[in-house]
Amino acid sequence: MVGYLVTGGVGFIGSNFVRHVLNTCDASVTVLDKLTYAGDRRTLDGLDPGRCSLVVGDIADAALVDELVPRHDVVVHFAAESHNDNSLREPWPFVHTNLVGTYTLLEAVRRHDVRFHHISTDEVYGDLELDDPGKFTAATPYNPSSPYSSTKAGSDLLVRAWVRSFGVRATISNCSNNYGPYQHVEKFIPRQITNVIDGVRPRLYGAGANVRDWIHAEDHSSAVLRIIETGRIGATYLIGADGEKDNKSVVELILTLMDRPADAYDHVTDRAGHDLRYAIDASALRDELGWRPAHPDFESGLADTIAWYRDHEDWWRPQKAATEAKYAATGQ
Ligand code: NAD
Ligand code: TDX
Repeated sequence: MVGYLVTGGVGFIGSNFVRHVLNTCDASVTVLDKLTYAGDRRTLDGLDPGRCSLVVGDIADAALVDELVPRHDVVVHFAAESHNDNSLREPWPFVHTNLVGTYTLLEAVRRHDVRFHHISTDEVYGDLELDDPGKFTAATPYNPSSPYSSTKAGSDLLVRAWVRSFGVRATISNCSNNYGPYQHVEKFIPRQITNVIDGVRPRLYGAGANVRDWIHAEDHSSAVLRIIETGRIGATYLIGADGEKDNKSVVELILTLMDRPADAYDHVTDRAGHDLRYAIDASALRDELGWRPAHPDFESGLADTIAWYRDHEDWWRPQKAATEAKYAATGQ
């Protein structure tokens, strides 16, 4: 049985990965999570307590991390401050968790020689022009735009340095925008779905021409597991499912799927430094590791996600008012 330590395993993608590993592998999982505003322990409800346990703590707590790491075979590092808009309001927690936290984990896996997988984002590459035929590859130069993406870029570079200088056994993955159940209502898709449920018009930043490359969180999880099991040590893999959509089309699709007029949304103040377009070339992952997404149809994945938010109001409702109050302060 493989023992996983999953940081941020109570958050949106981390909890999806925990369920995926427990459903598909002979494995046990310890989740290390600080339970910030973005972490809700109910996300792990229903999992076998004999195979999954939660330690509440900070990844930057060196003593705690040093005690936990040697008791596991693999560390999978999802924990992060993850929201661009928050990073524009208050950058410090991003430096603490994404940089100091990742450093703390790297020192522990170095000391105890434990396999490490680092979860990162396509945002480290900056953005592409809307009409650029190219996509991000592992050779694209780093050019992050926001406090969030710059701290993620820095964390990737720390991992690479610890691989090269200290022989840490690590891999990195940079994934595009995820959607699916358990995503916090601060993020674009759940914010608009829950606004529509509340009878509030969706909010599109600027003209809504910005493009994101959407992937279902379950496909992110299966790709990460494939990389952990068969990826080359020291390699970086880009994860994506050819899901490019502009934000305006996504809002219109949400409204249509929820039986509202497709134009029943408002344009609001644009995000500062708003990246124009992300697009992932995942051919290395497909060709080298044989990975394929199981949810390539965005419209049906979005319909399922809308149904999940309709059925799980008890999960998201407690976060909704405070999240909207933060947006109201910036006119968004
Ligand atoms: P999330 O905000 O939903 O969850 C983050 C989790 O980390 C929360 O449970 C939180 O409590 C925990 N956490 C935060 N600071 C911590 C600390 N100091 N110590 C321990 N736990 C802490 O984030 P998410 O959307 O699930 O993203 C997970 C990872 O995936 C992040 O590394 C993010 O950069 C990356 N990623 C996200 C996307 C996306 O579309 N959401 C895309 C690509 C990569
Ligand atoms: O109300 C909104 N209106 C709007 O137009 C919100 C919240 C967002 N947007 C736009 C901004 C982006 O162009 O929608 C797009 C998606 O926004 P987010 O959900 O905030 O995601 P993004 O900034 O693209 O970053 C996400 O993908 C990469 C995750 O939050 C990151 O953690 C991940 O690294």
